Amino acid sequence: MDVHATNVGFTLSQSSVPAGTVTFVVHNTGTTIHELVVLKTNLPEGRIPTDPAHPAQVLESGAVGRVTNLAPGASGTLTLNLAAGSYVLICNEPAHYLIGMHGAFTVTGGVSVVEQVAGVTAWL
Ligand SMILES: [Cu+2]
Repeated sequence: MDVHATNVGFTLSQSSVPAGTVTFVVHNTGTTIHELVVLKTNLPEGRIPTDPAHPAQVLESGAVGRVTNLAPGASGTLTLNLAAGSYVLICNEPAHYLIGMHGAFTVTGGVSVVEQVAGVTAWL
């Protein structure tokens, strides 16, 4: 998945990916330092709660990976093993989330443990 970080948001090459290994290639096409934090959350991308201790930032509950300190023009990669569900991408440099540096994607498919157990039971 290619992610372009501009000064005002993220552009994602895909809105959904299959469960399993996902590699993010993050390009900072903005003019200041940006980062990418991947959150597994059911919250809408615009509703991530503000961090009471740091009002210019949001809480990173559900964080599963990050690429930090990307200089302007720099790229970084992040490889994660993602389960099915809803995910939000944020930049949590101060005020960047508030400006609109967030995005969302879905991880589809994958077989849950419950389904695997049910399948084995049915097969027996
Ligand atoms: Cu940023």
